[in-house]
Amino acid sequence: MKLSVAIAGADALPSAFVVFRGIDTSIKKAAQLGYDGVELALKSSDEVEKNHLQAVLRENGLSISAVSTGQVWSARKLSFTDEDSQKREELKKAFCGFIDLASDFGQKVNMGRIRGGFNGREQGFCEDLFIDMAGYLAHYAEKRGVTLLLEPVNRYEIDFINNTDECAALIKKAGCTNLKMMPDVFHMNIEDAHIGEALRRNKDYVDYVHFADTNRYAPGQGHMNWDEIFAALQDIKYDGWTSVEIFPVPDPDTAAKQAISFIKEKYGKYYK
Ligand code: LER
Ligand code: MN
Repeated sequence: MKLSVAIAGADALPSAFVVFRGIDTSIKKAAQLGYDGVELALKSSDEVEKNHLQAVLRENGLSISAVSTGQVWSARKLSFTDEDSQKREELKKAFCGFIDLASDFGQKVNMGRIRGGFNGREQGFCEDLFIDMAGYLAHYAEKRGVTLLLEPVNRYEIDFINNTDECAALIKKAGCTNLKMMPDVFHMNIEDAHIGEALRRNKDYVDYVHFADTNRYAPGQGHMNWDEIFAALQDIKYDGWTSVEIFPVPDPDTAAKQAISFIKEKYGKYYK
């Protein structure tokens, strides 16, 4: 298993849920702390220049684990379930930019809050809006070797796809082979009856995992049952990326250090 930490540009909002801000310095910090990669949370693909990013990653021996897109929703208010055709075009353009970037860096783009909500509308109607957009983007991504990752997010942030079973059902309905699941154990703790069983049941879809404790602090700082999680990941032979998406509390360096030392110890126990 490989471990990455969520980072963003210097001006990212608190709702970006990243540990480090400022892309170049974050990559350097992640490398110094022993992470294998960084998950890049962006508002727009123009935030990075590919050659420069490549050089900084090479210099620090790090990879991009995935491009994440929550800020496109929180800062730009674009979503997969918006009915406005102009906004749908804007979203398509932004997301294709992320896919182009991911084709060179990490080959994965997440879809968390960016899918949007029901907002009082019929479930089937919203699912169709989602599938229409996700189908187009998955096709665009497939040609570029990129996987799209749908992330179940808890009910207090969004009302559409809260748990892993709902996510698996929608992935099945969309019918795209490069549409997979990104379980986030922070959300699973709220929405899934049993985290370990949900991971086992949906193992065919799991392609990336977000780690945070129950309070969204570093793993080990809350009351999450990490042994249940690691036992399930070991059982399903998960060997992809795990990524730390936590509040930078008490400060970014301490949180990132706490996370890696706790998780590496678990890796040692479960992945000998
Ligand atoms: C939001 O809570 C989250 O977990 C992100 O990864 C998705 O936007
Ligand atoms: Mn997440």
